[in-house]
Amino acid sequence: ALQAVIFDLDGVITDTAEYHYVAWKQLGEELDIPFDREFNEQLKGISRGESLERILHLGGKENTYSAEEKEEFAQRKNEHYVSLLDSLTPEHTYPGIRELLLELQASGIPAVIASASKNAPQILKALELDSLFRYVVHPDSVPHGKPAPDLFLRGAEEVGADVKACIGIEDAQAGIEAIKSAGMIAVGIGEEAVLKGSGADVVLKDTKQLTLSFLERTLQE
Ligand code: B16
Ligand code: MG
Repeated sequence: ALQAVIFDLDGVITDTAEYHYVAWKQLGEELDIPFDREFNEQLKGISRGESLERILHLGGKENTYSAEEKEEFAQRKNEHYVSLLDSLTPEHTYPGIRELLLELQASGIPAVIASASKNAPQILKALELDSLFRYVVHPDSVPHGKPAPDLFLRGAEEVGADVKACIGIEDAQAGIEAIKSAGMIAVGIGEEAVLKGSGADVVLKDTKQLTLSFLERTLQE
């Protein structure tokens, strides 16, 4: 039986993935490194620092700036991102998510957040979902970010769940890889072609069909 559901946050619970894109894109333009949505796929699920490195690499500028300058760039992006979060309300929760969390709570199955974002607690609060999660893994509490399995393994461990009885839900390629290397079933949210390529067991176009019975069936197959 299903022992825990481990959720990514940005792009699964709410559309903050779009805010990340907007904020990075602006920084990219300021640094004269334009990029599109296709490149942005590579930034999803990746930490703030690593995302900046990938953007600088894209522009051939990985050796142009000092550590202090990079720190300032990451901070500038985060300030822009956090200002976009101000408009976040419970209505911004993706369809079906609150209902699924209530179903899980009623069944005593823990819901866990395994997000690469340091802003996760603030986002959950703004969505008024914080009380529905048993545990939120802090990204700095594990040695490796996604695609390493650490965040998902820590999530399962914290609620005493066997990885084989856990389902991870992700919108990012790096996140699907992380779930699979943790030994869990991976449900992808987004484009089938993109996420199946990373090893997703099943892909849904959006969160509407995410119900407890769907997850239980997926685990059994
Ligand atoms: P922050 P997730 C990830 O969250 C985002 O997908 C990624 O784009 C972002 O860079 C990362 O969090 C770090 O976020 O700058 O807020 O610490 O998808 O793992 O929930
Ligand atoms: Mg995500």
